[in-house]
Amino acid sequence: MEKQRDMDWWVSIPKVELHAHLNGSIRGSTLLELARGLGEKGTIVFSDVEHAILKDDRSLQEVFKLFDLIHIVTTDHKILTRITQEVVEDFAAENVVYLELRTTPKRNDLIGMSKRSYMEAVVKGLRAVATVEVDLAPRDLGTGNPVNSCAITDLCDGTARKKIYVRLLLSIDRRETTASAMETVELALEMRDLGVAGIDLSGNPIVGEWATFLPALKFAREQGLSITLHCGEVPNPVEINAMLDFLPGRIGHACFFGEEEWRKLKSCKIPVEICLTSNIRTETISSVDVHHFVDLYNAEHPTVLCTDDSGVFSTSLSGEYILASSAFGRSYAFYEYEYRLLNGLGRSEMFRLARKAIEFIFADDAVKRELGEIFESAARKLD
Ligand code: 6MZ
Repeated sequence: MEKQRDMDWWVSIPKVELHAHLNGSIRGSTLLELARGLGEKGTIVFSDVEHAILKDDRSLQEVFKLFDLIHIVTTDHKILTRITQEVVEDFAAENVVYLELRTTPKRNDLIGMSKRSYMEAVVKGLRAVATVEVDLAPRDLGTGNPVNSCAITDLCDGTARKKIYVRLLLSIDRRETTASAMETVELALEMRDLGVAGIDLSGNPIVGEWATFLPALKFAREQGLSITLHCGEVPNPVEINAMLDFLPGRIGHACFFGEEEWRKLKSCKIPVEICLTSNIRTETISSVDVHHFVDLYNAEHPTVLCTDDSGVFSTSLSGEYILASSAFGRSYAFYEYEYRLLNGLGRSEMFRLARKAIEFIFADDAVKRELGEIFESAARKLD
């Protein structure tokens, strides 16, 4: 009972999600249903897939094998629309009020899929969301109104409904060539009015070279897109330093940083997307107690708690907040000396942390202001 009330509280507070991969956030039940369907058609062997999906702990390399499998199951226009709708509805159901959803546009000539038609299927999914109003259009600088109002009016039924702001980040996979990365950036630029706010670099961190992606990332930034990079998921000081020198808008993970990289990160104040469960499950960090989140939090470095792949790692954003609070709140006295945690991470600190994330979003100031009001109103209810 007490546990349920506690869970309800974490679900009830507004939250901001800045690191969620679309295909990694797929509902487990949907993935199994789709895989069973392909198994019946003989496209895949369902029992192999079922085993891979239900396995709890996977190394980072096993996770990328699972993604290859997920992509076989999900790379289809109708399915993309469905999973986008479900993912947004799931985040909205736990009071995520602002979601930056990232996905890698994929081309598959066999089924007539281009990177553009992939993204159109995703946008169709955003428009299909039924349980909550979706704001997916950027604001006109002069009027403050959404520039693509039909994106929203489609969804409005005239009643006051719960609202989630969704912005899209297009991911460049580390397996891609410079030309392919450039194509993704061009697509992002064309889709800005549909809520595409930036570019992410992700994929298997032992694959590909930073120099391959740099021209596309530079071009994206010159054109006004925001950039976030998966940085330091494996030990690679040369690449980590090059990424930090690029001064991205944010980075994700930062697991394998040395003294020099921490110093550079902190002096540049680049916000870090923290994915506790993902890092622990993939064993890039041995346990939550020794996660670098504590040090960054104590240094008042900009950080935001995120899920990464809520489907693949069976987590939720509320779950990540509970994990951080139970690791660094309750047992704080024990760690006080070791980590110099001056204040435990109780509910009010965690609420402040969630609210602070507004500063690091890739949407415009009008959205930041509106999110500020949502948090202000929630804070009044909590008092
Ligand atoms: C690096 C990751 C990742 O784009 O098909 N992705 N890249 N590190 C991670 N940590 C575990 N988790 C997910 O979503 C799945 C893709 O996101 C990236 C991988 O490229 C994966 O194929 P989309 O929607």
